Amino acid sequence: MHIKAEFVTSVARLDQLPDEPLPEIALAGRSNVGKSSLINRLLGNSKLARTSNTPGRTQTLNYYRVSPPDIRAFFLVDMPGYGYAAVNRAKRSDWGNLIEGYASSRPTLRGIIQLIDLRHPPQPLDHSMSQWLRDRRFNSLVVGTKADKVARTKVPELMLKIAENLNIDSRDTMAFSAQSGLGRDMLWQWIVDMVA
Ligand SMILES: Nc1nc2c(ncn2[C@@H]2O[C@H](COP(=O)(O)OP(=O)(O)OP(=O)(O)O)[C@@H](O)[C@H]2O)c(=O)[nH]1
Ligand SMILES: [Mg+2]
Repeated sequence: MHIKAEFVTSVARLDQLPDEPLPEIALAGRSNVGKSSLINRLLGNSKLARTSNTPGRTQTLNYYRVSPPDIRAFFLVDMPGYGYAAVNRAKRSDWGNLIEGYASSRPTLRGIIQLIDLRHPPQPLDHSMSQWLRDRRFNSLVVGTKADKVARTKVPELMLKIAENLNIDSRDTMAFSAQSGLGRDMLWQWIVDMVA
């Protein structure tokens, strides 16, 4: 399925956030976890968001306007990845300020999707992000990425482990593969419910 979507803007400072009052859904996760790939697969456009083997590529909030045929338009927001080792402390605190400022000042933000590579247990920064989402009572979902890299039969138990590890309800998790499209329809439905 191809859904009409376009890149809108890259936001490096809070005064650059778009004025258009559309509901929005943001994606968070470690650098290289597959945020941009997920956006491309979800919208059926492999060239929309830049993907890369070089971690830390996305340093800004990247806004995509999604215009489905049947529901109101919304923004998908690709957030800069966290946990990129080569980023210095000043940059890391820029990241924190941008994300914190964004999430706490954006009434149109309807939900945050946290991506975790399902092959590995959540790392300390994944725990921090998960706790942060919980403290702020965001609608949130954990998506286990790169599901094509493990046997299909292993996927449910890996997702359960992630839920247990983060101490979240397993109904707030789902597996995804940008390569095979696994989980795409369920993820789309979650987003539609949040922006409706
Ligand atoms: N096999 C497989 N590879 C994936 C999948 N998702 C992403 N990748 C690969 O993982 C690498 C990183 O993907 P990106 O989508 O650029 O990751 P990102 O989270 O946007 O990274 P940053 O922008 O640096 O934070 C790329 O080489 C992708 O091709 C997936 O579902 N399956
Ligand atoms: Mg990216």
